[in-house]
Amino acid sequence: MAFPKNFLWGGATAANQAEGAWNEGGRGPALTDVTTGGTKDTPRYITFIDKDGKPGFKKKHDKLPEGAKYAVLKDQYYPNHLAIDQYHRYKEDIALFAEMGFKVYRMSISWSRLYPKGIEEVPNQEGIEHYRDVFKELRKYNIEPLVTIWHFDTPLYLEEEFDGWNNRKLIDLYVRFAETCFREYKGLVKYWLTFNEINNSMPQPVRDGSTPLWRYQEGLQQLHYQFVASAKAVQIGHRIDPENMIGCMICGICYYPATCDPKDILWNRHMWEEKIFYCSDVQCKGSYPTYAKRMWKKYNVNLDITEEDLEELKKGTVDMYTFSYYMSQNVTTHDGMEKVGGNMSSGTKNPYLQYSDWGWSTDPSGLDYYLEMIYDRYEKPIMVVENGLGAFDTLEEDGTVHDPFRIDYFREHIKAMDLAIENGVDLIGYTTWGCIDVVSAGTGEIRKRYGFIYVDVDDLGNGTLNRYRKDSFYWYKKVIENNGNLENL
Ligand code: BGP
Repeated sequence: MAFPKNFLWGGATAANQAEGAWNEGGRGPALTDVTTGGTKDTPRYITFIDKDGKPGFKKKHDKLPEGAKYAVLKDQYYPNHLAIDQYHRYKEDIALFAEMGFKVYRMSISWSRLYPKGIEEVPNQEGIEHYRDVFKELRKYNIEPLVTIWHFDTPLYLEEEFDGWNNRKLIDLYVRFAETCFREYKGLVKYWLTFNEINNSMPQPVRDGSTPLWRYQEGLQQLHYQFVASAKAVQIGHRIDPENMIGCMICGICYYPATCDPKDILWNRHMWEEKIFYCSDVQCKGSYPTYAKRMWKKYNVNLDITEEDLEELKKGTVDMYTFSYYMSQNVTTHDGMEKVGGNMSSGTKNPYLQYSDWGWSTDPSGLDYYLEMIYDRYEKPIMVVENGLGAFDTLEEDGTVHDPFRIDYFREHIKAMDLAIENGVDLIGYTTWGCIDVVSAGTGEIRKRYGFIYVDVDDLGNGTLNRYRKDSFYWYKKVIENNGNLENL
């Protein structure tokens, strides 16, 4: 058993998926608050009122029509408004995390709770105090907070009036928000992540031209502004408290070539470069990699990058690499293979793997592969900050929830981490995703459950919101007690 003595075991959530209280405590709306629920097969829609006052729906990547304003429509349900109401129930949730023996809890700060529109000079004091209380509560149980500064929730005002991250001005607005976090929570928080799954802004590379080129132009430009914002935040974070450990956060997919056709091998390498390494090479090494030029040419992009930006990138490299890991994906240049979806990604079906009810593959070996590959590239401490199985759960009449499939999933992934550590990877922590059930980011469902803790609420917000311990709760408690030794577990 290779886990170091001070290994950070815990779980993860995000503000917009857990807190609820979307219009309380002085909070302003975020894009997630005008996003409806969907399912595996139906998308979530973003709602608006068009210039003639008619309600409208758009998909995530569609443009907001000219003259339209984002709006909450009366006859629609918005799952993030209530989520699991953690804003009011955080003490109960933290007590349950403590009961499992958590050493760390990953959560995010809602930008619009601190800066309701994103443009204010002075933050909303009620928001500041809320998170201070949460961090103090965690500290009471010796749980280390791990804080994501941006987790998919740019204030809606900035989306509407500034066109979100397409606008360079977002850099300074984000930096102000990040600086407030570092200053206010100095001494309470040491571990920070600047942007959740930053690489999701990079559209999936396709061979058939089905993704319009403007999306690469926008995606890569947004990424550049986020890299600069992250680099500036890292420098400020270090200045405010040299103890701060600040990380990047990558949506980690382990890509495999579907065949041994050399074209597939090369396509697979490009997939790693474009989807996985592009962001972390900049954030860990401080400059754009060689293959960036190939990508910019291929996608015909013309980026606003200044000399000062490049200086900032150099000075603001991160202290650690963190990532989410759910699955691997097969990629190919061949047509006709069965297609599959996944966490912000797609590929072809891998006959050697099992797939979840939402069509995500389960591949623990891919986690070891990924960890060893990444450590070798950056040689920085690593944390797996999301991992888990989204599945249906049944609350029994006696308040129990039997989820052996989830335990099996975690057991195999913990074994993979054990192996990676044994092989030399400096893995310092593990926070499972949705340690308490939360609203799914992809589908907006709550029935896609990841938690050790069941929350009694359905996709339309019906339920008591009471919390129940699943079988996996007791199992993970033992894993932490044994520091990852899985003998007899
Ligand atoms: C990641 C996000 C999380 C989370 C998770 C599971 O992409 O960082 O916010 O939700 O994936 O995805 P989903 O909720 O779509 O099942």
